[in-house]
Amino acid sequence: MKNITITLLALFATISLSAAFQERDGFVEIEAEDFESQTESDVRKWYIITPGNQPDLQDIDENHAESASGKAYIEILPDTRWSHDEKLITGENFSNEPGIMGILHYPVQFETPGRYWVWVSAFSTGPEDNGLHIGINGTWPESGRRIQWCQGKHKWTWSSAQRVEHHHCGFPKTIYIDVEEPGLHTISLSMREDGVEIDRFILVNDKAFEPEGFEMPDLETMFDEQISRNGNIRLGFTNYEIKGKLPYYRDLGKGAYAIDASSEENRKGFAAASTKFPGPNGKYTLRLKALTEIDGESTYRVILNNDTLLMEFQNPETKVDLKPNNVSSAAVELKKGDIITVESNAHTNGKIPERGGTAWARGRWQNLTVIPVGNTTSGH
Ligand SMILES: [Ca+2]
Ligand SMILES: [Ca+2]
Ligand SMILES: [Ca+2]
Ligand SMILES: [Ca+2]
Repeated sequence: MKNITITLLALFATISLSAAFQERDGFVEIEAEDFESQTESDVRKWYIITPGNQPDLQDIDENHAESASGKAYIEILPDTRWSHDEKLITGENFSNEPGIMGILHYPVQFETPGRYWVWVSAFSTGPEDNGLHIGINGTWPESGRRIQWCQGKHKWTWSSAQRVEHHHCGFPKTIYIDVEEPGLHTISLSMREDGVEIDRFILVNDKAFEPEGFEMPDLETMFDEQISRNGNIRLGFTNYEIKGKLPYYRDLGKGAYAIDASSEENRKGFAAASTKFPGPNGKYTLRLKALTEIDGESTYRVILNNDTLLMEFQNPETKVDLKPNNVSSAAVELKKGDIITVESNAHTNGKIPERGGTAWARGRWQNLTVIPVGNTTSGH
């Protein structure tokens, strides 16, 4: 009996192995339409689309198979939400949680364990067909959630960016999967938005790799732009090396201003960034989004016209690195052209050993939002 079991197991392993995709030299590319199986498909289901062939279900965009790799792609249908005007119904046309609906499985044989960055090629037409999740062996690590496409509408576009609260388009190379050991693993895709179209995806253990045709977005613009939404204004800070103050640098990966605390000079005093209030004149509160850091508790200040302190606070101690700490000022009258300055310092709490000393928090903050008094719309 035992022998038969072993034989059957060996046979099963052989069959699985032959059907599996094969990673070699830290790289595997998979046509999305070559999935092995699909689960949780009663509300939304993935269909294989080929030239002239697609299901008779609600779908506002055209067939894009001619330009797809292998002349085939997958789409999750029906697509009942294609703009902000249709109602978002979690569990029907949207799932911010992975592993709930529309799950595809791809067996992959890995030779090389390690961290794999994920690149997925999608065709997005609108704002509500550009999100997806990826997981491994039935788990959905945070680093595989909310793959987002922003650029490259109306064409097949590669993304490896994770949608994050402070920057919806995300940053390239923030989606990854850790493969703990060699052997057969199941990679799974899971729906975030209906109407998503996927052609193929790549897992690669080289962070420097970029697929052909990928265009690196200009990440600096998110710091520069003034963004108005629902009456709230997120200020852009282009002046962040101010004479007499320590300089900031832009930490693109974290979407934050930060102080280079590796230099001892930058541990003495405050760094500053300033901007001009674009108006309109009125009464506002200012909300600074600081980031907590485990190695120190930085102090933050917001100053009006170089002489009036609008707020000052110190980050709380934290066990969670880079958690947003939103702090608002009292109401203040602002006029167009007023100079608004944000300052912060590097700080060590002496708790995290690093190179013979202790690590320093970098005074990180992401943005400053100006909110009209009486405005109840939170915006972001
Ligand atoms: Ca379509
Ligand atoms: Ca949709
Ligand atoms: Ca679509
Ligand atoms: Ca394909």
